[in-house]
Amino acid sequence: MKTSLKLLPVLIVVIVAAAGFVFLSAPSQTPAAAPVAAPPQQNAPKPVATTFSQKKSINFDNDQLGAIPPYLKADKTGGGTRSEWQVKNDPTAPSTPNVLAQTSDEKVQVHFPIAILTGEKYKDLNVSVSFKTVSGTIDQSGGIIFRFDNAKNYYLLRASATENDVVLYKYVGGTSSIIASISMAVSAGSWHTLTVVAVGESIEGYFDGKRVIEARDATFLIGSVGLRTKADSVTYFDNFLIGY
Ligand SMILES: [Ca+2]
Repeated sequence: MKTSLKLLPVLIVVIVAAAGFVFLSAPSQTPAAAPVAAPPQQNAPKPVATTFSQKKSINFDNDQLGAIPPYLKADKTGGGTRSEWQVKNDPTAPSTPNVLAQTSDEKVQVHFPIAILTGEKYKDLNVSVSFKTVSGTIDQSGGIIFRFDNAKNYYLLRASATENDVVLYKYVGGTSSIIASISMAVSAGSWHTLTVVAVGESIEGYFDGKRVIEARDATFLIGSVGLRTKADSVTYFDNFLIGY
């Protein structure tokens, strides 16, 4: 009995120490908060101005008139022979005085004039351009090329005033396929804005600031950017902006 009484303080110390050990060895992080339900998506448009730390802004306003700017390279696919890009004055330009014009009006159905921004390849990016169709009987359209590897392998987001739709295509080995599309009014002869936001496999397309395309595709994850027209579409472009 005496022994037990002597041991009592020791026992208390052991118990307190053990309790302390349990307390101290508990995870130091704060208890996990109860799961919060994610807000409903409801296809709410995300902001177009997805933040990227670096920006490139091309407004053509200080480029030589009548020539393709030296930082662009003309290319083409399809059956036609011409891909003609030149800087022109346009008093209606979103940034005055100049635009970049694709002036070939070759009446070949499957023909795609291309202008590629040289020297840069982008993975995740936000790229936008303003465009205005000027003429064309087969087609009147404007498009952004992105993750371009070569003239036969790239993505394209384009809006057509002839077909009244916005379409996200991929070209693989020169063969096109539609990833996503939406029918909507695209007026000829007036300025519109196209935007692509591509992050990993996620690709979003915006028309006049409204998200109209949402898709996933992992065929191309890096490449150049550029502009494209089709067939006999004479199209003006301005404010070619890249965030990356
Ligand atoms: Ca301009």
